[in-house]
Amino acid sequence: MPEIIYHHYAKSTFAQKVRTVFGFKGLAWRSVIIPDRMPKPDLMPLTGGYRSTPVMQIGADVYCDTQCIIRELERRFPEPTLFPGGSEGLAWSLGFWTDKVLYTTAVALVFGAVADKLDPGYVEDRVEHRGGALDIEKMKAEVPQNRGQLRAQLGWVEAMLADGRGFVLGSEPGLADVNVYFVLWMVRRLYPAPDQVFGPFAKVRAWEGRMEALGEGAPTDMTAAEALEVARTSEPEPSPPADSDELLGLSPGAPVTVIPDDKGRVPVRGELVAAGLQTIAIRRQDARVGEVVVHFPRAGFQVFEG
Ligand SMILES: N[C@@H](CCC(=O)N[C@@H](CS)C(=O)NCC(=O)O)C(=O)O
Repeated sequence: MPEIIYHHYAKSTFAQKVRTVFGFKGLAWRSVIIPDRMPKPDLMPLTGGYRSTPVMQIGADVYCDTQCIIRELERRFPEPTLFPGGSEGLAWSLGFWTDKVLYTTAVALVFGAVADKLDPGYVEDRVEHRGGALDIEKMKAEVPQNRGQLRAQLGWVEAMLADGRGFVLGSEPGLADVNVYFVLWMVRRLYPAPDQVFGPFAKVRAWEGRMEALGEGAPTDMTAAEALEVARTSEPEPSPPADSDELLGLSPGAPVTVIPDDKGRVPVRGELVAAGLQTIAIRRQDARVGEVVVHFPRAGFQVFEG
């Protein structure tokens, strides 16, 4: 199988989610460091406009969004499973709390606390990424409020671990743990007084250590130019059979546009390859990489004909 090529940067919180999955599954991967803000001229030929971090590439297949990336990793590398005890539905749905509410609360707290040290160019990019919905002055004023909000949610995590279990769903780690962990990883590293947040939660603190011990797998560096060359010289893989899709009523080959429904709302256009309950794949041509197939999740992404 072609190598896993991971486009990310060290400080990206969402990128850490997948790095922890690499560790959990003991995977080797190639690390391509991308800019932490626009422009990303060596990523756009692969994604067709999708700008968020991270992105995974395998040959000429490109996977956008951590939900889609992790689903593909579980499909290709089913052991050890991210879903011990049949926890798949619970883990994905927990991810909508952690990716949206928990993450947004954590970013508001951290950005508010370090507001005076943030690079204005970075803030400007993040305002654009959120479609204007990011107000640093408000975050600065609301640090105590957001600390309370975050601690209330950490209280739920402490309760998940209250009976002495090692991980969120029992004795085995899984995606449910990873979904919570990556957000706390960011708070732990960037919030200037982590004890104010983690202090009351002894079980969460011990669990953080167990999660960190999963590691990040075995990365080796790759340049962006090498990654583009891999895409150019590879063929997209045949897509797995699509689930039923009575909602779109589109046939393979139809022109479609896919766009995230929250952040980084850049439309990506292509030809429909396969649309299922949980993922959609579209084919695109690009002058630098030729034909690629770009994969997105369905949950959290809008799909339009045309
Ligand atoms: N739903 C996306 C969210 C990704 C996301 O918001 N990533 C942040 C970095 S942690 C981002 O893209 N920031 C803007 C950038 O890197 O250009 C996912 O799960 O991958």
